[in-house]
Amino acid sequence: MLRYVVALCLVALSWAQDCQVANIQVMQNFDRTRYAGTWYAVGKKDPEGLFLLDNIIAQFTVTEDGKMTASAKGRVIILNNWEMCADMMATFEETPDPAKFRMKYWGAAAYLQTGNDDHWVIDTDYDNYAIHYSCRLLDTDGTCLDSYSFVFSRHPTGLRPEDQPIVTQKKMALCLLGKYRRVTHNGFCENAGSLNLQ
Ligand code: DAO
Repeated sequence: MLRYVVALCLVALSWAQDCQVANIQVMQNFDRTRYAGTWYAVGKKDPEGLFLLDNIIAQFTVTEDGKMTASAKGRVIILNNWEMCADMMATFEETPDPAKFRMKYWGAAAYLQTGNDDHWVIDTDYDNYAIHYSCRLLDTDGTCLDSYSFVFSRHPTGLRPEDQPIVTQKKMALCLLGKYRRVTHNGFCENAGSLNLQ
């Protein structure tokens, strides 16, 4: 009986939930200087045709002119079966909301993915965790048809237990609870350099 009540509550909650991309709350007073530095992706909700698999480490920088840039590495499989460490670069175009950027990204090698995506910082405490979100394709009803999201940690070992409830609550607010996978770190990109031909 309890199982049915819980299931019913979850269904009711999902009906009541606002999954409109336009209504997603992002980080208030986002401070890119405090955000700079190394972030380890520890969770990821993949988009259609996923690219970065695991060992994803991003390094955000604020340049002298105040602009945010990033470099990132991660294990990818390209050309059907070629496993390598992708070396990626990104620049961020500002929007009126300081936590919402347009991210232009490209690879160090021409055969890596290039793109231009939204890059929204949903929440961060700057020192431990951050939640990113990008909607690539909006549905006609205003919800997202193709999104991806990273859960970042300053610690390669993962999130601190005290940060987990906050992150879970944000995943729910993004209507993505249950859609994330764990991103492992086994040193693939650190040990092998950027052209890992295994
Ligand atoms: O992995 O499936 C995917 C999509 C992610 C593509 C974005 C790669 C850009 C790398 C720079 C990121 C800084 C967070």
